[in-house]
Amino acid sequence: MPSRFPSASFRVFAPGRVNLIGEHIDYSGLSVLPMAIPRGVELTVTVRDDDVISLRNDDERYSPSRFRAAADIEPAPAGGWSNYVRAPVQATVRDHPGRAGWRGFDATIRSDLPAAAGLSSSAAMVVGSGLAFATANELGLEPVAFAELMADAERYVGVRAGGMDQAICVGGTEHCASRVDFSPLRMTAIRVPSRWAFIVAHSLVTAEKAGAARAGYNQRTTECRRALEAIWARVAPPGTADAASYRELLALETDTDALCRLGERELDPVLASRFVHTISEAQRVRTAQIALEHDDLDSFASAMAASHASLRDRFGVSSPQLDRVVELALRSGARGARLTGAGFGGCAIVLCTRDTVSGVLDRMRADYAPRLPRGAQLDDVLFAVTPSQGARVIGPSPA
Ligand code: NG1
Repeated sequence: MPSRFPSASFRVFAPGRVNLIGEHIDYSGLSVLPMAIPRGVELTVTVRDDDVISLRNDDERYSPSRFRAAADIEPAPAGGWSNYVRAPVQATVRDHPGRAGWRGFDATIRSDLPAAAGLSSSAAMVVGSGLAFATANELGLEPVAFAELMADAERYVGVRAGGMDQAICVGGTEHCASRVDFSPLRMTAIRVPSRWAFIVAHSLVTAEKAGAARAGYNQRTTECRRALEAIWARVAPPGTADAASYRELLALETDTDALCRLGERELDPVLASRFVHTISEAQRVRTAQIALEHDDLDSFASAMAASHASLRDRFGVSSPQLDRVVELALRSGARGARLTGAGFGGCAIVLCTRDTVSGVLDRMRADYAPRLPRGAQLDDVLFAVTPSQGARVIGPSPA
């Protein structure tokens, strides 16, 4: 990722993403299957001679913000949008100890991603700003290291997230989904068959990860960890270290049904549900990847259905509105549908064939139109997406 356009002005685009399958397992170190989408965050940047970052958001609800590039940047009050810019700048400065003379920038930021919708607008903001700062300072970027740095950076806003979003935002490939593996981070592009088509459908309920959904999310990361520790203690050979990972557990006990039964027997009901979701979702990612590689739309759709049911029943992150969107999509002729991202509201991803997608969209639009909140546009809550390229410097600013 060369930082091109080190000149005075340039633009950066960072995409949102949908996760096709592998939900709430990235923070357990298990592989996931997202794709970048054409919508995202765009920054129009003018490099400065000093180290000040001055931000303006096109959306008037977000007030301007200004800070200096440093290793310790005072956060804006919790929930402040500029934290998603402060975070990557601070992480980048810390990653280059001893370097002085940082150059800041003036940036105008605009986004066509619905916020708090499970489409990773936060990672798009973090990665886009991180790329802008790196470009302004002519830093060479290696994609995997950059994605890892941006994932660490986003933890500055207080969510113990897994790293999927930053990885796909940096490493997305046009026409492809990516299998993302962790520790070490790796991305493998898998071509999406040209007859497959996708729709994003918003539940019309937001899930503020800087707000209420954060506690629910962080609680699940802790529960998954506790479940792992309890099961590891039962299956690991005597004398093995405690610090196990789900990957090590799955390597030790390859019979996933047996593992799920053990979890149900040994753990309290909440931890058992989280555990069985995690183990079974990891298995579904494997099945779905094979289905994608073999253009087997039916198997992929079945995996999506099972994933949604597990997130609803075992993981408790769906909502009546999300369940309704999934049912509406299937009733409208889609082949598969499931919630995407963290849940607690937000969006569903809908799988169709290319020749039926416009009919499905029309039928879903007819259902949405009378329920649309005041001021909302139908195209912002219901739209087709294609697998797209990751973050990039797209050129000098228009004059
Ligand atoms: P979203 O939907 O963007 O809040 C979150 C996490 C991911 C992953 C998913 C659930 C962040 C930035 N991202 O995504 O890492 O854990 O939930 O699969 O918190």
